[in-house]
Order: sequence, then C-alpha cells, then structure tokens
Amino acid sequence: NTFTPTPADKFTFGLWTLGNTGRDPFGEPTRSPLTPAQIVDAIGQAGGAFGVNFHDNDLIPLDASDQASAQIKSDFRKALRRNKLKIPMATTNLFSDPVFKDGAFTSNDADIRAYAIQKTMRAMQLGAEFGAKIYVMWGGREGTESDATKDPILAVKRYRKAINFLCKYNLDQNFGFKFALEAKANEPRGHIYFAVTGSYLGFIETLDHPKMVGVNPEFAHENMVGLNFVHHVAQAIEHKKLFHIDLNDQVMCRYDQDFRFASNSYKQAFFLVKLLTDTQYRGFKHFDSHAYRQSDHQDVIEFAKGSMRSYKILEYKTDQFNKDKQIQKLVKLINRDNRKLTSLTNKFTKKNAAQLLATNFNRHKLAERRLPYEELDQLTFDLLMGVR
Ligand code: GLO
Ligand code: NI
Ligand code: NI
Ligand code: NI
Repeated sequence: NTFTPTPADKFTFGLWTLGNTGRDPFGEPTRSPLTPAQIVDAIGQAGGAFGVNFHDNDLIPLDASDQASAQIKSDFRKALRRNKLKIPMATTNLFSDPVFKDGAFTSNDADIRAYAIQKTMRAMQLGAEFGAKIYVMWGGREGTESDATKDPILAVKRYRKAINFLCKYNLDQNFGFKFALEAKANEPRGHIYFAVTGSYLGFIETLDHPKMVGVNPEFAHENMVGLNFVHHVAQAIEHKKLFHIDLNDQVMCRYDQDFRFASNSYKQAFFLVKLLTDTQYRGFKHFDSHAYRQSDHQDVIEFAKGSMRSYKILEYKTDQFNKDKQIQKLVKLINRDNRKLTSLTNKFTKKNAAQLLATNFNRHKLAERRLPYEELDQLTFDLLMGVR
C-alpha cells in the first residue's frame, strides 16, 4: 500500500491554505505570496487532489479592475486545466476587510449587513462561474467581545434573514449550491455566534429552505475549545447534514493553529476517518490548514502530500480495525442486544409501556457484565502504532 491519493478520494485544498504566507499576530510573512495560478500548480505538484476552493478575494482582490480580474481568471482557468483540478467549493471573505470589523450578516449597521449579502451574491456568481456546488459560510466576525455591544437574539434573526435571502437567490439564479455553515467558538472574535456545529444543526431547521443547508465542521474548531470533534461530526452525519468537512489539526485549547491533518491528534484523527469511512461519507475532504511558519515553498508541497497521505493511512487503519478478529470480538461483546426489550422500547404503545413497567431488572447482575474497555483501547493503540 503506497497511500497515494487519487481524485476519487475527493481531497481538496484552498487557495488560502497552500498560499498561506506564514504571517501570525506577532510576525511578518515568512514565505513570498503566490498568485492563484501558482498555488494551483503547487497543488498539482503535490499530486492526487481533486480540486481547489477559494474565497472571492483569494482569487480576485478587492478593488481589482475588470481587466485585471479577467486576466486573473484566465490564468487561473489555464492552471486548473493543466493540473486537472476542479473547483468544488466557494466561499466569501466576510472577515478581512475593516468594514466587517463588527460582523457582516449580524453587524449592527444595516448598510454593512446589506453590503455583506451583496458581496456574497457576487461571490456566489464567481463560484458558480467555476462550477462550484458547495458554498461555505464561515461567520468569523459574527460575534462580540462584550455583549454590551450587540443583541444576541437580534444577531440570530439577522443571520437567519441573510441565509434565507441567499437561499432564494440560489434558487432564482439556478446555481444549485448546497450551503455548508461552519462553526467556530472564538478567534478572531472574543465570542463567535453559533459556537459549535450543533448550534447550526439547531438553527438550520428554522430556515425557509432547511434542505439546502448543512454544515461544514472543522477539526480545529471544536478542538480549540476542548470538545470532541468526532461526536459533532457524528451528529451532523446522523442528521444528514454533513455537506462538507474541513480537516486540519490543533492542540486542544490553544490559539487557532490549523496544523496539518493528523499531525497532533492521531487518535482523534483515526476515529474521525473511521467515522467518515464507516458511514461512507462521499463529500469533499478539504484541508483547511497551512504549513508551519518555518516551511519554505518546497516544504509546503510536503505539507500537502502529508495531509492526504495521513488520511489514506488512517483509512487503511480503519480497514485493519474492522477486520481485526480480536478487536471485533470485543466490539461484539460490549454491544448486547435483547430483542424482546428492544421491541418494547422502540415504539411507545400503552401495551409496551405496561409490559416495560412490569419487567423485573436485576441491576446488580447488569452492572456486573464485562466491559473490557482497557483491552479494547490498548488493541486500538497497538494497531495505530503499527505493532499489531
Ligand atoms: C477559519 C475558518 C476559515 C473558513 C473559510 C471558509 O478558521 O476555518 O478558514 O473555513 O473562510 O469559509
Ligand atoms: Ni478554521
Ligand atoms: Ni483556523
Ligand atoms: Ni474552515
């Protein structure tokens, strides 16, 4: 097994990921900027990816002339063609420009809210022009530092109005986008609204077109605040709302690190890949990460290769786990069924309720049933470390 990716794996990168220049809040860029076409070539050089995603302004800078944008688009198109890469997802930058310093869709200023919707409409046109079918919304500035400054109920209502408007626009223009909402609890704001993936799962059901909208969970985002990412993704899958996923890594409870996928949290990354594999997730796997600040352009290619390779290795480990007789024997042992009781509790009827109430449980005996979790977890560790 060479763990070599192919487009069938549906791995994607963003212009902003391989194009990241290594700037941080305390330091200037460590890598020279690349043009969109050069970034596409770099992704092509890594080999095996399906496509490239972009924010409107990753491709076309704010205030670019019509002539300049036409040139960028044509260079970009050529680069996509020579590297056989597609554009599956597009998104809007509603966080870099000072106009969005207090939010976009949830800004306290009606002019700014309208401008944010207009900017998204234009970015949707741009995405559609390149064939994107997934539209990601990350509300990076939709939040507060002090709740003296914004009404949190109004914020939800404003956000809903914006998404409803854009869903109708999507239908009107026949773009065929599916929207994927991306949660993050903090950074760059002190507190961002819709802090976790589950916040959006609840919100989506209140929209005019709930079927058109799902989520784009990101590994680092739940990890940053010390939560179990796998559980959030599982809930999204169970609700049929996993439209897209952002893969990267992160030490828990640190600043937003956007490390290479599986570079830090091997075990969590394994259970995530296992979840996606076992549930036959068919969507795009987008690496929303960047190389270490110390890396040069050549090392950035290694970063991209490594992201895909690690995913493939964990896929292979999933297969091993699922075929391991000793592991599967334990998995079977800890999942005990009781057909009679399950049929009683599966559906409420007066008769089932009466029978359940009349059932005798020996809770001491139940408590004594074995759960050899130490053994199972150690076998998992052995398998992941390659000594099994
Ligand atoms: C930042 C987010 C950001 C989004 C991107 C797509 O932490 O992860 O990279 O994924 O803007 O909308
Ligand atoms: Ni992120
Ligand atoms: Ni990040
Ligand atoms: Ni992201």
